[in-house]
Amino acid sequence: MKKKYLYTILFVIVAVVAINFVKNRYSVEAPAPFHPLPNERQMYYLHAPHAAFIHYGMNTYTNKEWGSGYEDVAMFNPPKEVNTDQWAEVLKECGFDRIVFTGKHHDGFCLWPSEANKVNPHTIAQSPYKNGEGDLFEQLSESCTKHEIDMGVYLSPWDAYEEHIGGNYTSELYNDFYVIQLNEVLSKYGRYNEKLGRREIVEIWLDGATGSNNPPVYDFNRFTDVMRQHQPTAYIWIDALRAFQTCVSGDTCKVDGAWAMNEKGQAPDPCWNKMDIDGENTDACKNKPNGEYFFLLEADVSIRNGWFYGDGGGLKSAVDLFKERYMKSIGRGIPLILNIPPDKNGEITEEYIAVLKKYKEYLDTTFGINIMPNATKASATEERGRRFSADMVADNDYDTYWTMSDSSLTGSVTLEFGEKIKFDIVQFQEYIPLGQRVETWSIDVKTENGWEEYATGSTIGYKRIIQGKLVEADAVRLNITSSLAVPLINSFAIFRSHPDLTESDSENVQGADGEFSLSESFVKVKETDGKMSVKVTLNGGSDKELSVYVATVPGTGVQGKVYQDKTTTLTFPVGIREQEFVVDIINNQNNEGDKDFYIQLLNPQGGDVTIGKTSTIRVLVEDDEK
Ligand code: FUL
Repeated sequence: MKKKYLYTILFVIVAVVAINFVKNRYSVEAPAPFHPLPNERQMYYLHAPHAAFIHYGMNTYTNKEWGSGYEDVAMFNPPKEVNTDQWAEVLKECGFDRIVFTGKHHDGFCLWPSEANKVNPHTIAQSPYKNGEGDLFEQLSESCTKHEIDMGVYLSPWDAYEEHIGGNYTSELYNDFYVIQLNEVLSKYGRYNEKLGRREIVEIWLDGATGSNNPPVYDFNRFTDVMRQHQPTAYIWIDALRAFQTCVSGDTCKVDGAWAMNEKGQAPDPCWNKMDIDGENTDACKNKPNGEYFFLLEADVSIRNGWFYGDGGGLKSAVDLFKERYMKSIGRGIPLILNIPPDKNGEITEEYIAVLKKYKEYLDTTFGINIMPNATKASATEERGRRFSADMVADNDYDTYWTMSDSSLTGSVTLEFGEKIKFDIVQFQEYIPLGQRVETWSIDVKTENGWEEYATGSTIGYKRIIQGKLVEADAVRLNITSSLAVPLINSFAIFRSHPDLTESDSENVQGADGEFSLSESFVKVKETDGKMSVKVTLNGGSDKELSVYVATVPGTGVQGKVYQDKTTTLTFPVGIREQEFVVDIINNQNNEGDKDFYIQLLNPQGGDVTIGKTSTIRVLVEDDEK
């Protein structure tokens, strides 16, 4: 009797422990979503965030960045077939997920045989290319299908040709005209998607530039409805202020992406993909921790100075692409769209391909090699049950994450390697399908001197990648130091960068023949100043003629609106140590707030000459209308 009684008690204890174990492991509730939330299209782009832009068209042949619309169609006359196969092949090979192509830039020349303007057409069908039988959207659709790379389109709403000559430029007429163009492009072209059984356009990019002072009132709600009708899965990008016109609530805007407020291919830091509209000023649509609408910022930049091929100069280096663009866009949690303009032959040049291949090599050798031992152990200051344990940061499953109880807004997760590892890159991800939450974080590493702070920063978002000094450590710790709601961390890892990218003491050592530098790194000018200048100096002694390439680079201010684009090679004959670089400042009539742009030194030539620490100057242009 006594024995039976004991067995019963034992059974009850085992049952309670087992039930609790199962409950703890499987049935702890996930934290509630923290709105606004990203939609499927935004998540898809975040998972495949490496996009290529192709700027090619009339401007390629006129050496202009913005055409006027007055260009003669006969000027679009590539010497041979435009090699869209090469674009798709090279870009796929170099690791890009999609190609977004400028089918119509601001000048209005259409690279497909558009019939939207029947009276005064201005398209490839009127040009000498393939005797009027050409269609670059068709060609690119075939090439993207063949080389298995996604396709997107850039269709400029601003259309200088229609404004001056075409005749469709009242708001109503122009909107009708533009809708015909959208219908043409979105119903016919794209990479063939077998699952959908149709051609698919994955991104639609509507630039916000309007050269005219009196542009039509674009009907973005109507435009986005047409887009969704043909391409429900397409990610739609429109610059910030216009994007808001399509929002019903925080989670339901028709537009998915908005401008990152610069054209440098860099996310703001901190980077919140949440925005609020604040009056009529686009720049007031800053990303905010508590912004009501989820817009994915997208970082755009050109591989050269200028979006079209032009003289081809000002080519960025692979190191620049990795450190300044990739790490400051994808490494701050947003997609990067890198522009690679084909030349006058309709091809990406060998010189550009060499840079892209090197860049790909940097990415593969840095992020493609797992340096964390299999025995790595994860632990945390607190766990919300087994299902949300620290192990989830290292299990390679996107949808599992480490988290804590709802009231915990700070906490740490640690990886112990069991041996000393050399690394200089730390990567961590927030599980943003349930909302972006983390405000500030720090990283510690455990070296032979014990725990040391390695980095601190704000916001994580989809992914945060930071590069610091090369360290040797046997553990790394991520501390969430403030968060808007309980943080959800779904991955945490370390990497070692390619040797060309690793910070070393030999950086910025002056070459035997000298070093080029700018005289200052920041200057303020007034919109009414007309011009600004900066001195380029050569330090060190040389008996050779040396030269350096100097170029303007857009910031929040774009060329043609805030300043005149300029690129030049400054030559320093023997004995000359200083030259001036002058840029024209545009006095526009818009109340647009202060804007900035940059001047950069690149490509020193003629001897063993380097570029010093002050290689870039930020020019802030103060708006006189504000
Ligand atoms: C800008 C345009 O004005 C440029 O020409 C380029 O297309 C770039 C991507 O967007 O604002």
